[in-house]
Amino acid sequence: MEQTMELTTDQFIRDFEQTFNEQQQTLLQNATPTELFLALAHTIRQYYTPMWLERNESLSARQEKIAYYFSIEFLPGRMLETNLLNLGILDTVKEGFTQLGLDFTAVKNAEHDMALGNGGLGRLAAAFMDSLATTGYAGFGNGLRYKYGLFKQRIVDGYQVELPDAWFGSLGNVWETRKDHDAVNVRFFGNVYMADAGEGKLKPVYSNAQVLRAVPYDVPQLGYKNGVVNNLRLWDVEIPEEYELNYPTIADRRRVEDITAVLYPDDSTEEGKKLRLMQEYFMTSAGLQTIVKSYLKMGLPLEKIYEKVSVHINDTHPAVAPAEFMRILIDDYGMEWDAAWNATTKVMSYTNHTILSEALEKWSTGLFSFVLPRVFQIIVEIDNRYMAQMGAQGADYARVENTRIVRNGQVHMAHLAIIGGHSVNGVAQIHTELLKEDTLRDFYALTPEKFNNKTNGIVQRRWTQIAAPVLSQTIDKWIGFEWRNDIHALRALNDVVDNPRAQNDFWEVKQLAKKRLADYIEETTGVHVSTDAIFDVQVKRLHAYKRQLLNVMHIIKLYWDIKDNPEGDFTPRVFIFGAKAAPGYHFAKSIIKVINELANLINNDPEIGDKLKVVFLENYRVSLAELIIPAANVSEQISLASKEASGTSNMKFMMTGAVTMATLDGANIEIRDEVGEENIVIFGMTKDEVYHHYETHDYNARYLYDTDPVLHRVINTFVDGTIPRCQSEGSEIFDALVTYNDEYFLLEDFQSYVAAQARVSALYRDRERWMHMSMMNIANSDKFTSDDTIRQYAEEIWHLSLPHAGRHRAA
Ligand code: T68
Repeated sequence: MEQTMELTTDQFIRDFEQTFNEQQQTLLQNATPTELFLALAHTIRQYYTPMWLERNESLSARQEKIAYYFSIEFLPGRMLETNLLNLGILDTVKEGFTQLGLDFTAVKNAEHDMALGNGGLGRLAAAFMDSLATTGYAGFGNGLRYKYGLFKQRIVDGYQVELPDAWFGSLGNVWETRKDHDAVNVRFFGNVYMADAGEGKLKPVYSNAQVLRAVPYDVPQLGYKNGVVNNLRLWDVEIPEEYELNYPTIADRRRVEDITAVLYPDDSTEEGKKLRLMQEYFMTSAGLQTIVKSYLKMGLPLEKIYEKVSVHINDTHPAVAPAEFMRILIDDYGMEWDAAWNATTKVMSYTNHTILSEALEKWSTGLFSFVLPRVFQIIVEIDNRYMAQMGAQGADYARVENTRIVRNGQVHMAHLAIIGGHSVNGVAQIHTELLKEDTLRDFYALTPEKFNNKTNGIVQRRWTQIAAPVLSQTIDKWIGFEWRNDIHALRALNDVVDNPRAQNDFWEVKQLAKKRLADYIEETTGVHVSTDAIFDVQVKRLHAYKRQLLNVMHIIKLYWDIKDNPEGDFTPRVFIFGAKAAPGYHFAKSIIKVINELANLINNDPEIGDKLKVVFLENYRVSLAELIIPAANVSEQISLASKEASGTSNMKFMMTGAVTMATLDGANIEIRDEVGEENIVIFGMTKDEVYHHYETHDYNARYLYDTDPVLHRVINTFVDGTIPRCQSEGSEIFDALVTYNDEYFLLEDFQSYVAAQARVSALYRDRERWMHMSMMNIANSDKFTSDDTIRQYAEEIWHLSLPHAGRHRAA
């Protein structure tokens, strides 16, 4: 049921002016965008605060089951517009600003992205928060309040330079509320031994443990026009007053503050690894402790906690959860092992986000038992009982051995998450299949009932109504407003994909978005790009498996085509990149350097002119994605088949009318199924072909390099001086592709990619055909709403019921 705030423009203006006057002793007209932003955010807080209180009261009064989404990353980006949209007052506020003579866009741009995440995984967690509130489910987030989010990327001389992202700076995070009364203590290090607790029971006694205080900051999550406010709880670390004497110097305090200082500490050193493990345990322990406390307030028996609580483990980072939950139930509340284990496995569930087994976290038993001695004891016990139980069931010994938690001196976190829970899911169909048949095959053989798929989704509201307002109005014009509340109504667009007037409208919408991006490109890079060209975009983290380099190789091929035949008929293209490389990922950084130098070469060659441009936009982040994605004609989703678990930007591009250039990987496959073979451009090996190479070891990159003259020339371009100022990076790339046999099979996919790109050029020239494709993508993108994804999690994994979504206010 739709429920929006009732707010007239006049009322808003009065509220806003009052808040502004209380906060800033100046005239509205003299205020900076930041001052206006702060006043506006505080006005909005006043609007949602009563809803938030009411939501909490009604959830506890009704004793609703709550799911807690534990994630070491949340990447919401900016919150202002989403909050306004979800309250149903975005237009009212914009109108109010116009009447006040203020620039709304400048104010919205004054908000710093909340970037407590690296990429897809963190963004998905944030999307789920929005969708939980929007669908009305009681689903709360649990994470860390990092002082520094993902680094700010600057490009200097073509190189990536990382700067700290002090995102809440001196202004604080306007959306959060500190909840001192929910603070808890978390223990690290020291020695633990078991002492007699009477009645034949043992209790752990700690000596020399470090006790830290976890203080929660709550960030409200507003549902779309339904009056629901859920909670994202982010933990910060403090030194408990009674232990202050233990930290006499500033350096001592710093080491503690480090726990919530940065999103992803450098974990190439032992110190870094220790810090990362401490982060993971800190948020997990603090979250679980408060969950148990608030459950017990209902006066229900602890053994039945699974009836009211679900805990979701987002990737392995919070995977210590089952062991920590056991510790709390047994040590803190005196529960027996079997009852505690029964409750734990019913409470816990886990999502895997990658098949790369090197990315599944493992800790050395030495480090783990040093940092978390008591939890380690519990893990060993879980592991022993698992072995005994599987043995008793007559399970295959090799399988059990492969799946145990403590093995070869390492603690396998994914194994703990799987054994300690009742559900394991992948994030797209192909990914879940790969987990079953490869990465986690022994678990699948032992407990197939735990496995299920939940294809990722996106918050359609952010990518249409907020990022693409003109597109949204054009959709309204052709099919009415219903799609804004029910994305499945978007399918009505299927009826107009061949209507010439509709095609024309959607063409103009894209041109406007391209113009907006072209202006930004000119402003930030000085490069002029023509909106007549195809805007071909690859934006995502820089990683070898995502194959930005394949895109680069195609660009080099086009460069030589034009140089060889300057008068030739050529469909102009602008290639746009955005990508951050992990600070310690040398090869990825070399690719960034080469892209930038190639861009310099091409963009300054008068013979090339507008036929070809290459742009690298620095500091790719959610707010920049909102500018870039709606302006794309072509969406590059070219990972090696089997490697990209799902991808989510692919869905955003689709929904805003880009045509996908795709390998059969991740959710690309499901996009093809929705849009139809003719409306997507597929190329490259299938996952089975890739696996065939792995099995037969028959891949020979040098042979391809030696025998294919086009490839030969393209690859030589990295090392023959054509691209200036990147000799060492160029030879690094050459070696990866030829000397070290091309781990991600770029050479094998090259010809098929080039052919597919030629197809795109031809299709784009046929505007009717192109607009049919583009509109088919928008019209059939509804499957990828995270609202539906979260409904599946809620029903199939967490077993939540819908607490009268949105109606509790009226009740
Ligand atoms: C991504 N994973 C997947 N990981 O790569 C992507 N990893 O295919 C998928 O769509 C997305 O998850 C959502 O399911 C990541 O983003 C990380 O960011 C990450 C962070 C820390 C450690 C390991």
